[in-house]
Amino acid sequence: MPANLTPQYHAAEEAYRRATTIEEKIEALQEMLAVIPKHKGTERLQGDIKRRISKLREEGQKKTRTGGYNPFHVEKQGAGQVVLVGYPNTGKSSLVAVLTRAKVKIADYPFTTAVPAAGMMPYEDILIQMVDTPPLTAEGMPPGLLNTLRGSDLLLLTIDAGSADCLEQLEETLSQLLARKVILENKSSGAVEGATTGEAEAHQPADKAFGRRYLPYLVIATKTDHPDSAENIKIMRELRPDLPLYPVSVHKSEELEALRAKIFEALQIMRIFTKAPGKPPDTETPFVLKKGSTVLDLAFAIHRDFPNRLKNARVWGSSRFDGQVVSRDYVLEDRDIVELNV
Ligand SMILES: Nc1nc2c(ncn2[C@@H]2O[C@H](COP(=O)(O)OP(=O)(O)OP(=O)(O)O)[C@@H](O)[C@H]2O)c(=O)[nH]1
Ligand SMILES: [Mg+2]
Repeated sequence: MPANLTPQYHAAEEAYRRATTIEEKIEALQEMLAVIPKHKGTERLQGDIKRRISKLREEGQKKTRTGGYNPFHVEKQGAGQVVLVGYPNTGKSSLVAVLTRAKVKIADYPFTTAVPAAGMMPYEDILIQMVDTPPLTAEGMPPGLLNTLRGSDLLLLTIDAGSADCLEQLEETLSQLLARKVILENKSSGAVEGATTGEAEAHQPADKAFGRRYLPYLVIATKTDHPDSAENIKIMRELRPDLPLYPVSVHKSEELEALRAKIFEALQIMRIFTKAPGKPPDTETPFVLKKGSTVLDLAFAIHRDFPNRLKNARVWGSSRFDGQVVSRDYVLEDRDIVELNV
């Protein structure tokens, strides 16, 4: 690694690491190439960047050639993408309909949903994307569903708590996702440090398999207005105390509100408001960042050149006093207000 790479180069490299689409990756690599110091010591690196650009271009072209419309690819929107997955008739579409305003088909017969459909769920000052999917069964998953699941930020495993099959639904759904390495069996990670409810929290897998992430998930026991649901939930909790199981009925607004909050918490994100010097903060549209993000991450989220120009930042909220000047590696907290000075 040549020693004299500039902050501009590091900024572009960071943008490359964060890029999620081929277009974004190419753009960041081109920026890396533009700002890299041109001398003998960086020749190999320049060659490597050029190779990566041409490989990505090829990939992009292949995609458009073979591509066309793929209904199982759901473009991400909002503060996070949450995908519901489960047996037929477990109430996936009903939940998406009641939490968002998406017009999805709901019926009391199985296999009502044939392709994924998305809607936006309001939660306080942000919108979270909820994706309804066609069901899986003991015979497996519809082709394409696995990709929808893998691309998401959080899974909701729906189990019909009013059904005599609920245990089978639970075990089968879990085992299919485990077998495909979408989620991770990690019983010990059930309780998150500092949790006071005594309930298992969303599994937040730290592990990665071959560059692929394991997804966090919540188990949603649906139809709690059904007379058998209380007993079924009790049994599921006894048998699987390690699981983050949350009961909900589309007819109970307090359970739906609790679920919205749980989804936000499980996404492990935070909202940061920005303000210009001497002006009031923009409290309408927060930046959404992963929990644990720093002032520098915020600067990147605003513009990838921003970190280079950043002189200092002031924070209202988590800091010891209002308007405290903090360093670029200061770890922000949900609902902090930040003034970035260039
Ligand atoms: N009583 C009650 N019924 C519900 C609830 N949620 C869903 N249902 C009913 O359960 C049936 C199936 O609901 P859907 O939302 O279509 O289920 P789904 O999981 O999307 O089904 P597929 O698309 O076939 O996978 C419908 O008759 C719904 O009205 C609930 O909370 N309480
Ligand atoms: Mg459905």
